[in-house]
Amino acid sequence: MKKILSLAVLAALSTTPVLASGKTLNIYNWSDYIAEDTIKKFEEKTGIKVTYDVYDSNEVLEAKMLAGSSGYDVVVPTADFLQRQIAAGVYAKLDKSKLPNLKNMDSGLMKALGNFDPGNEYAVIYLWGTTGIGYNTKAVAKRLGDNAPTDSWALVFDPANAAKLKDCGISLLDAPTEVIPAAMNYLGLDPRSTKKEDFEKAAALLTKIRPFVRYFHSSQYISDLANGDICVSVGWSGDVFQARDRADEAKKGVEIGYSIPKEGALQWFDTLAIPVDSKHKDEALAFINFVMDAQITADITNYVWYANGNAASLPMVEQDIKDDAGIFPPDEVKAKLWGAKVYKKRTDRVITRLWTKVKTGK
Ligand code: N2P
Repeated sequence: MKKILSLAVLAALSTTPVLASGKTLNIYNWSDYIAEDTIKKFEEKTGIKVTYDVYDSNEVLEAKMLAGSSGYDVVVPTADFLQRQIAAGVYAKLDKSKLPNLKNMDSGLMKALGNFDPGNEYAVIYLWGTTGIGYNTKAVAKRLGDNAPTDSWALVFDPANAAKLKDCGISLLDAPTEVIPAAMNYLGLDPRSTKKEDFEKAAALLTKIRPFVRYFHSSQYISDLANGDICVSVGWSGDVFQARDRADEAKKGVEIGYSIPKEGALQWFDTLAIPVDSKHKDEALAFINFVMDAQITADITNYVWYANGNAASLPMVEQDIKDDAGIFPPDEVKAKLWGAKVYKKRTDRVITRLWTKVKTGK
């Protein structure tokens, strides 16, 4: 009896709240893509115990969703992947009566998401950003001079520049449907083209710079940029800003910049969706509604440096983030952004085959 009592006392004193509801929720999100206290706040508010796993690739998420029985209740597909996955029947329709915070969402952005999910039946916007270039200002200037073309894809895609940056380290996202179209854009081709020849031209260019690329990876570059272990990354906006932030805090003289190349860049939207075979749909809806709270979303944007789809959160988003043209691009920059093309299976196979060739350098 004594032992039982003391355990109860311990539990009461423990800093982790006792989650009395017995309810659970399994979340699968991108790495470095939530505020440090979001999950804790959700658990405290609802009594739902969260298991939280991360990934850094739409292809990885897609494979899990198509295989089914992932065990996840909330996942975060990018809009173009979402569309294909909706068509494959892997998501549940959202019960909007359980999402009162939908009123906080930016109607223009939700309408844009409607191009991928007509009527916004299956998903809400989480965060959005661009795929551009993160770079170490001093390391790049040292190798390419003060007029280094940091405002252009030429910084990485021109083999002469890439060769000079080889020693300080170039990384590319392991995201074929983002990097190949960026190379097409640099070559003056339509980045949304689905012509096989256009993909082949981009792959040929990427194969030329392949000897100068240290690695293909979609999350490692944050700490490597911050520590000065690599100097140029084709990467995601907020991730590069997180690297900049870490570098500033480390005070070792590493300075990181992010550029949306003047030729243009991909603008993507990531969404919250519920797998059709989720066993905790009510908990999943509770989480999605919780995230759509204006303050919770503002906290996330303030922590991960990604723009969001929540209009009501903007007054609570820090001013320097709202003023950052790399996060909330001004209209003249926005005009050069393109939206993702939803690829058919056949096109996808072409891309995957070329990407394998590029990565292995053949
Ligand atoms: C966060 C990854 C951003 C999501 N680490 C890219 N769609």
